[in-house]
Amino acid sequence: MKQNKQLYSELIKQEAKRLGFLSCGISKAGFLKEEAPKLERWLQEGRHGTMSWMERHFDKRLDPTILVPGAKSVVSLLLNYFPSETQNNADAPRISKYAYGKDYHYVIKDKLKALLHFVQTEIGAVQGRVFVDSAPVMDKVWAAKSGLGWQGKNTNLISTKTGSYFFIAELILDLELTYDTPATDHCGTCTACIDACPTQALTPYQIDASKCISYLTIELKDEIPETFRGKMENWAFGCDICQEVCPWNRFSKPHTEPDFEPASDWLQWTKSEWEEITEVVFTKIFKESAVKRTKYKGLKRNLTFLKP
Ligand code: B12
Ligand code: SF4
Ligand code: SF4
Repeated sequence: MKQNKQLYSELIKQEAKRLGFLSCGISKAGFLKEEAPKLERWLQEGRHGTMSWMERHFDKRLDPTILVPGAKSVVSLLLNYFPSETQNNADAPRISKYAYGKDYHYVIKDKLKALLHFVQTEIGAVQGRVFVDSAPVMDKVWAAKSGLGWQGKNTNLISTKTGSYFFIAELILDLELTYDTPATDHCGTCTACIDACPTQALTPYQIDASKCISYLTIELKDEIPETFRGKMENWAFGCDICQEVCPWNRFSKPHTEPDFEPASDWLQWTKSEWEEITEVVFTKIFKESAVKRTKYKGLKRNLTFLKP
C-alpha cells in the first residue's frame, strides 16, 4: 500500500510537470488549526476591507474535508506567469504582471481538469475536485505545507528556486498519497518589501488588504479613499512592488505559456494612449484578461485617480 502511495504521488507529480506546472507538492487534507485564529483575527480587524466574501464559509476555508467530503489529500500546483517582456513606457500606468495574458482561472482550470482526468484514468476510481480561486481554499497555506515555498514577509508564497511570480491551484482528492514536508522561511533579516510598500499595507508576514494597491485598484468598488492620493506609484491594475523588490525574484525565469502573452501591443502604449482608452477598445483588448475584473468603469476610476 505504501509503495502504491509513493508511486501514485510520483505519477501525479510527473504528469503535473508534463502539463506545464512549475511544481507540485502534496499534503494531508485536514483542519488548519494554526491558521484558524490568524484568519479570524484578520477578519475581525477588518483587514479584508470590503471583500465580504472572505467572511463566508469560514469552516470550509479552514478544512478541505468539509469542502470536499472524503478528502484525503491536497495536491498543490504552481504555474509560472513571469513575463519576458514588460511595459516599456516609464510613465505609462502600470498593470501587474499576473494580468498580462489570458485570465489565469481559465488557463489553470483546463490543466487541472487534465490532471484530474489523468488520476482517474491511470490510478482508478478517485473522486476529486479542482480549485483555482473558485472556492474558499487557502492556496498559500496548502502550498507551503506541501513544501513548495514559504509565506514571506510580503505574505506571498516564495520559492528559493523560482521566486514568487506564480499562481497556486489545487486538486483535492479522496486518495491517500505520500506527503511532502513544509519548506523553511528564507526571509531572514530582509525587510525590502515592507520598506518599499507605498501604502504601508505590510507588517512582517501580515497584510492589511484594505490598504493594498491591488485591493484598491481591483477589489474596491467605491471611490479610492483620498488618503491614498499620490501613493499609488502609477499602478492602474494590481501592484507588483513587494515582489519586484524581493531578492528571491532574481531567480524568476520567463514562463512558456502562450496563453499568458498579452493579446495585443498594449505593453507599448504610452501614458496618453491609456488615458484615451475607450470602452470599445477596453472590451476588445482585455476580453479574456483578468484586467476585465475592474470593468471599464473601474479602470477609468483608477486612471483618473493617478492624475496629479
Ligand atoms: C484575498 C486575496 C488577496 C487580497 C489580500 C492578500 C492576502 N495576502 O491575503 C488582495 C486583494 C490584497 C490580494 C493581492 C494580491 N494577490 Co491575492 N489572493 C487573495 C486570495 C483570494 C485569498 C488569500 C487569503 O486567504 N487571505 C487571507 C489572509 C489572512 O491570508 P494571508 O495574508 O496570507 O495571511 C497569513 C499570514 O498573515 C499569516 N500570519 C498571520 N499572523 C501572523 C503572524 C506571524 C508572526 C506569522 C509568521 C504569520 C502570520 O497567517 C495568515 C493566514 O494564513 C488568494 C487565493 C486563495 N484562494 O488563496 C489570492 C492570492 C493570494 N493572490 C495572489 C496574487 C498573485 C496577488 C497579487 C500579487 C496580485 C497583484 N499583483 O496585484 C497581490 C499581492 C499582494 C500581497 N502582498 O499579498 C496569488 C498569490 C501567489 C503567491 N505566489 O503567493 C493567490 C494565491 C491567487 C492564486 N491562486 O494564485 N490578494
Ligand atoms: S502589492 Fe503593493 S500595495 Fe500591496 S502590499 Fe505589495 S507593495 Fe504594498
Ligand atoms: S522582500 Fe525580503 S522580507 Fe520581503 S518577502 Fe522577499 S525576502 Fe522576505
